[in-house]
Amino acid sequence: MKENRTWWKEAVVYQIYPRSFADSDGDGIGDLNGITGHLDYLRMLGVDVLWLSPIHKSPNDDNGYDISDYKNIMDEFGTMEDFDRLLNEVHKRGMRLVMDLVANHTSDEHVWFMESRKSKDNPYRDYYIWRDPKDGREPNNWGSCFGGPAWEYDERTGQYYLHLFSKKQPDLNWENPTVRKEIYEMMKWWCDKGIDGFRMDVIAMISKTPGLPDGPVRDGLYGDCGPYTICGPRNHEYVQEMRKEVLSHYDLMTVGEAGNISEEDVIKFAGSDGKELNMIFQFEHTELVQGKVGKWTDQKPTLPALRECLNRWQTRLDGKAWNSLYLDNHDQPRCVSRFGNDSSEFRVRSAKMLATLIHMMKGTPYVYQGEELGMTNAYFDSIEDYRDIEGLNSMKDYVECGILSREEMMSFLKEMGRDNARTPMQWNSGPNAGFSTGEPWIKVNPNYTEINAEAELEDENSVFHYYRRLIELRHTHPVIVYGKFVPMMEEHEQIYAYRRELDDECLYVICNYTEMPAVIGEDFLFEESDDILISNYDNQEPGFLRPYEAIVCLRRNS
Ligand code: TEU
Repeated sequence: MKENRTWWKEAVVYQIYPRSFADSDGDGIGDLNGITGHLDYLRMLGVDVLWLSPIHKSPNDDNGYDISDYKNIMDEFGTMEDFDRLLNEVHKRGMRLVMDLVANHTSDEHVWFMESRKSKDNPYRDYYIWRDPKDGREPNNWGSCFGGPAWEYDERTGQYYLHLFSKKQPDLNWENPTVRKEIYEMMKWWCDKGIDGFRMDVIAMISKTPGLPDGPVRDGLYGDCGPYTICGPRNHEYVQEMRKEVLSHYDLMTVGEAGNISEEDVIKFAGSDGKELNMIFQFEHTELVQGKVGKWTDQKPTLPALRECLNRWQTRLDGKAWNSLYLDNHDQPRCVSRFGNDSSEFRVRSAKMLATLIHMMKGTPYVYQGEELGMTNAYFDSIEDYRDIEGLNSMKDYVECGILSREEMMSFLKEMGRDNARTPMQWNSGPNAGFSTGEPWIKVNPNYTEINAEAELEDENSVFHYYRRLIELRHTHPVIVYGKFVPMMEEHEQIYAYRRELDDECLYVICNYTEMPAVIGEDFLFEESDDILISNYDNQEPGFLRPYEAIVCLRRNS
């Protein structure tokens, strides 16, 4: 099937976590002017779209994913004038700006919630999900994604409210048409300002199964709310309504975040019929290893597991829906530490190999700040250095209940904690990695003296320049954007390989996923006329790949 061609399929997106990107005023917290000051760096990298994690007013219980005012800027990040200038400067450089839309929940300090909790007959009561106690306890057994129960008792009215995340993130009641209208109106307000799209936070959790039934108990503490909150009965209806009311009136890029959802649902959300969104962030490849409790593990995903998963998403969505491609984001450990090898011997090579593997696939690639430098996990040893509510709550819950030992949990935090992605961007080898003149809100990764943007810009063999070239290739060769994905060597123990086909062109992507040399065998033989588009080694060895070697070559069938 011939793909419909459009700008967001051809784009590469760069995710900015503003709190940790660049601090312009020395308070130790990144800000909007800090971003504006680094736009030329992003232009040089060649990305087309910037996605900003939330910048709205927020008490920062979950670093901005708890919004208290959708139409104002977080105090620490600057003013609306700063935002307008940033947007303008982004557009001036031919890039686009995508905002985070956090609409499953608000902060408990949002005026809607402050009203809602006042009394049962407050006009805002039904903006949120309130229930009577059941047998003197929570209305059901659901656990929150951040530990503890998903319900909080409110003395004033003697009822509980639902919060799938922290208790400072009460869930909005999407069944209430007024809530939906408010959200759509707010979205239009931002679109009218000229933004270019939305990344929609937990968009597959906005419809809850009526009756809110108990969930299966998996971690020995609480019931899993997933079966009754992920892709609930009215989810697609709401998103279609949102498209009709808002999205269809603008030229936007839309990507929905949706963990634990089926292919069928992804195809509905991101289908080429264009009824809902452009694409989805599915989570499966980030959840290949499950620990005793949820994501907490120190085991690394294996090549067969990763390949089976990514290849399946590539082939099953082909022609039906559009993929988003990512290994890193603000919720995940650093990809070079998790999927690659961050030792000084292999960091650069394995970071480039992973980049090749993901950027040559079919879909829209996302680069998370610092990924283009090969930034690594921070591996903080002391719990005092961690900031993330998810990690800190899990430490408390699981260690206090004796489910995990303190040592186990510490090692899981080092491997999997979200703070690994949130340490300050490493700009140079000066104080605080050039992120801030003040004390950063979270410690800088000590390896910044070696790994930083300034050094990488000067070194043409750096991870940065490799990403730049990968992005340039995508902009030059339509086969990378639109070619059909065909898996190769699916049984190989070390090599991840596939090809892309478009008209008379075939692009081969061959990557050694391991630190040992790998024999390619008969499955792929180089031909003299092959055009090597990029590789992380200077030359090729016939028949085998060196540690973490990645090669992309283009063959024209005449
Ligand atoms: O994340 C949704 C989500 O499912 C996370 O709980 C995810 O499973 C977890 O972070 C993995 O460790 C989104 C945002 O990306 C995240 O930063 C927010 O904390 C969360 O929603 C609540 O808004």
